Amino acid sequence: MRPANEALIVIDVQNDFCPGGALAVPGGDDIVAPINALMPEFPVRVLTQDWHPAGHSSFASTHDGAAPYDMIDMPYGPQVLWPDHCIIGSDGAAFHPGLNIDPADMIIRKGFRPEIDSYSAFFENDHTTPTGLEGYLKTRGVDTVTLVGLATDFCVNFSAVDAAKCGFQVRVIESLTRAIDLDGSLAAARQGMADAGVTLA
Ligand code: VGL
Ligand code: ZN
Repeated sequence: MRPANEALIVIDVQNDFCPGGALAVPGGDDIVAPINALMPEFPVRVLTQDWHPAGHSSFASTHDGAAPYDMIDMPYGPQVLWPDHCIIGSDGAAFHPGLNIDPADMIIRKGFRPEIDSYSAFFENDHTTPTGLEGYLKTRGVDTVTLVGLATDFCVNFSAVDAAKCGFQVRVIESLTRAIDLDGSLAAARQGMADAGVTLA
């Protein structure tokens, strides 16, 4: 068991991000069994769930004439438009059936505001609206976090960089993540995480 100041954060291991899902990440389901094996090592365990209402502003289908993977300008900055995914209460939004969710102390949902996306487990895409996870971890005495899950270049990346900004020591176990890799997004994410002081293990 790792020391009491360490948390494992498992990002978005949901059906829609696994093969067969609406926004499938190649090999997304490969990481499920090793994540199950890792969870008991950590005294604090958090799972996140991408959780969007139908008609969410990050869905291409919400914008006339837009296609998935187009970029648009939102009031908070540029935003990729995605296929409809992780709709609240749907099977696609459920955790992968092989993921052992019983060890989770906390399940945090994000992306539920129609007008703003939230890749990060800590702040929505305006980089200011908090999810509450920073307070949860700090009040539990956590100062060091390890991240795994989906997708490396979006939700894991944004969560890792925000965790570093919140003052946590941050490690990403890259072998327990899988990437979407849109137009070099994986290379940019790796660089951004390194620049933020995140350790890529
Ligand atoms: C994610 C795109 C849209 C992720 C979530 O979990 O990385 N990516 N919503
Ligand atoms: Zn999403």
